[in-house]
Amino acid sequence: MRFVVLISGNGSNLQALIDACASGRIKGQLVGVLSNKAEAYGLVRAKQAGIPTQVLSNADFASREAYDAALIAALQCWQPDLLVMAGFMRILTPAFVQHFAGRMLNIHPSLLPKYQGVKTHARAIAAGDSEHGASVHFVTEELDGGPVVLQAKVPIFEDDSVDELAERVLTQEHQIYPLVINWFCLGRLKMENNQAWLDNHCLPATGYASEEDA
Ligand code: NHR
Ligand code: GAR
Repeated sequence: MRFVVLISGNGSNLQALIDACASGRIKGQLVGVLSNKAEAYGLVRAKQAGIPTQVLSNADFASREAYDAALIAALQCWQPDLLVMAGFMRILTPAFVQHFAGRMLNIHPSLLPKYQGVKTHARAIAAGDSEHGASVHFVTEELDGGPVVLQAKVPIFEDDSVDELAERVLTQEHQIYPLVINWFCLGRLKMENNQAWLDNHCLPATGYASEEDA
């Protein structure tokens, strides 16, 4: 399986995927990295790993529709079986999502369906929650609303800052994202009828759960 990673920023999740490919934990090929921001540090990480990159800046396009059409055209050359969003900060149009239906995953820094959208860590702290986390989900037209595949939970401590909590969540993101992408690459994971299926079992709303390591 060929996959492409979409980024906007630091790319620490991208780095986790690069490392997982190198060590054989992901049995798939990372064939390209695309950023909507020219200054994204993730582009440096990709180049250091010898992975082709493209920058497609949304600022150069008059509408979301025009940007997403250009994005589809730009991705064409890499022929991806899977699109992986890793800190990609642009909302995608229904036309784009339909084009890649069932072939797009995102990692979101909250225990979905809680805290869709942005500033999730600050909102969880402000609400007085005792736990927070990250969710890997299929991307559908509903923003942060596609079926969840896997979640990781972390505690929130009383004196936590947003940065401390974000760092704790990121550490977990780097663990769960490679696992899910490998499931997809092995053909074990699918989206059908707006639900996630692993080994032909329909996953519950909170995603896969096991006492053992997968
Ligand atoms: N697109 C669709 N159709 N469905 C999803 O589930 C998507 C998506 C695009 C991105 C990631 C998501 C996240 O994990 C994601 C999921 C950006 C925004 C946002 O408000 C919201 C959610 C997510 C990503 N973006 C602003 C926009 O106008 C720009 C914000 C900025 O540039 O800083 O696109 O959190
Ligand atoms: C991650 O926490 C990811 O879950 C989040 O941005 C961070 C990217 O970090 N994604 C979103 O908020 C998507 N809207 P990274 O660039 O170091 O991987």
